[in-house]
Amino acid sequence: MRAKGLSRAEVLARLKQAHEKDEKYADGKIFCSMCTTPHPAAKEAHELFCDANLGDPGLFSGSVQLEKEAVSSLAELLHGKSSFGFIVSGGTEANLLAMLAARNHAGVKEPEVILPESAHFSFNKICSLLKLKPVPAHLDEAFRGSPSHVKQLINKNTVAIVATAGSAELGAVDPIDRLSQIAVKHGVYLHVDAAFGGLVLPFLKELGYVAPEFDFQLEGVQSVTVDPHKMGMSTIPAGGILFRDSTYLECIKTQTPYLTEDSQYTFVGTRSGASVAAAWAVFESLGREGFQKTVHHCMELTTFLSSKLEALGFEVLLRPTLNIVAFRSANSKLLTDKLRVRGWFVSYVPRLDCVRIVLMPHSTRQHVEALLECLKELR
Ligand code: 0PR
Repeated sequence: MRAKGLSRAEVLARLKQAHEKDEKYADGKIFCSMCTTPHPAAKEAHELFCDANLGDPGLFSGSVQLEKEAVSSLAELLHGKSSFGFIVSGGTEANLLAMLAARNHAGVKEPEVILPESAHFSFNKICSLLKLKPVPAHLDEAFRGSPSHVKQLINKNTVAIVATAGSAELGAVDPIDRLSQIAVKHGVYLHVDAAFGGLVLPFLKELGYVAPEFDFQLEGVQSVTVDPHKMGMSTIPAGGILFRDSTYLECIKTQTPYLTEDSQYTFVGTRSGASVAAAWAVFESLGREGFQKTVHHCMELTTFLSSKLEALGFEVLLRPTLNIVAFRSANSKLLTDKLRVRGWFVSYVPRLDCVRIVLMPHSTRQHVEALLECLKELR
């Protein structure tokens, strides 16, 4: 650290220099991200609450109230009549809390979790941390977890089945209705990772698209991850975890004897009130109507891109359910690298040997057309 501090102007100039090196969503070149430009209300809320710590809730009753309201907005959207939940640091922490609840609730000696291959890599970290044995389940031809294989894998050590509503690689939604039936029949905890899809699927349905069931309407679903910092257009970090009811809260509780409250339920201790305020501000500013408009925008781009890619001769892997397009060329890895050289950011998914493009709210028709022009040259 320097001996003497810089002036405010010097600090700001240095910050601007660094910021200039960051890619900007608004430039329209980022097609590999599940995050986006935050809604203006989220930015303002974040600044206003930047010193609020929900790890010590007795000091920040206004922030506590906002968290209750934000969680209750999410719960209502996901048909969780008596849901409990928290705004956490992201999908990884949300999934971690769900797995902790499932493991502690089951209380078996050698706990196992059934993870369809569509599950996000955060579960690998979580299994390692919580000493859970990951049991992989196959996918069907549409890249969705196979219910019949999941059923075969259940045994006395199974503490949870994980289902994904919007896989990170393809935006695929597992057949959660059937997984729910299986979970109920075998008395196994079913967690739905809707980190990405949770703020898309409910609006797709309202817009008249085909949208599979994935939430608490399905009897077996015990918890859902849904992230404000993805399609919720909130500031980073903001994840969300909802439990069906208070049954599981005891399983994730930690004593915090000398704080203003004597227990907490999240993994992260000092916890951002700013993230909560930002998520709340987006929900209140947009309402269902605003979210519908955003989702409509992203889906229009998705359909447009997908059909144009096919017309250009690329193999589109599946008809998109969400705002993600996956496609192959003769050499998808090389194509991704060449796009990168031209300034475009798309993802190469090695497991499926395909290119992944996420159509987020920051993308426009012009951005997609420019990308297609480039793809036409490189194909
Ligand atoms: N579950 C699903 C279905 C996800 O897609 C993700 C992240 C997670 C859990 C974990 O969430 P956190 O990263 O919030 O802990 N999915 C993105 C991905 O892996 C994360 C991301 C976002 C990556 C923006 C890059 C990026 O620029 O693709």
